[in-house]
Amino acid sequence: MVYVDGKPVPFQTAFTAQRVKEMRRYPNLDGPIVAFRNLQNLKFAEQTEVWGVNEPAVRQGAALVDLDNDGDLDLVVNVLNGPAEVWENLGANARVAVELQGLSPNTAGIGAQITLRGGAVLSQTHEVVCGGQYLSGSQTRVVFAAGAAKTGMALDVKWRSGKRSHVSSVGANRLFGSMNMGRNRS
Ligand SMILES: [Ca+2]
Repeated sequence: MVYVDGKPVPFQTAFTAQRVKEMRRYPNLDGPIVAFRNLQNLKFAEQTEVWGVNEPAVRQGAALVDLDNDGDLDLVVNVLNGPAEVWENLGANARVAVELQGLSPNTAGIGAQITLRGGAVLSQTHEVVCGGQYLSGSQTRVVFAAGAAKTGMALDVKWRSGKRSHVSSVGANRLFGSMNMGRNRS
C-alpha cells in the first residue's frame, strides 16, 4: 500500500497510474532503422528507404545472426510493445564467413581477432565478442566482404592466448569453422 495525495492506494494501482502519466508526458518517438552502405572510401551512403527498413517504431536491441545459413548476417530487432522483427539479408555479394572453434571453456573463441587479407579491402579485422550490445548479443560467426576476389585471400586468427592460426588460399563464399589451433583463456 502506498499513499497518493494522502490517501492509501494499492501499490499496483499507483504504479499503473504513474506509468500512464509518464507515457502521456513522454510519447513514443518512433523512427526507422537507419541503414548505411560502406562506400569503401571512408564514406557511407544512407540506404534506409532503399533497403526498406524505414517503418517507424521504437526499437531497442539488434542482433546479427545468419538465420538461413547462407553466409550473410540477417538482422533481428526487438520492438517496444510489438513483435520482434526479422530482416533477411538479400545481398548477393561474395563473402567469407568464419566461425571459430576454441577449446573449452571458450569454445566460441571469444576475444580472438580475425583478419581477412585480400578481400574487398586490403585488410579487415573483427574481434569475436559475446554480448556488449544494448539488450542483445549477436552470433559469434564473423562475416567479411570478399569484394571481387574469388580466391587468394588469407585468414589470420590471433587467439586470446596469443597463439596464431593462418589459412591461405581462402576462397569466397566459404565458411571456415575448424581453426581450433590455439588454447583460449577466457
Ligand atoms: Ca543469412
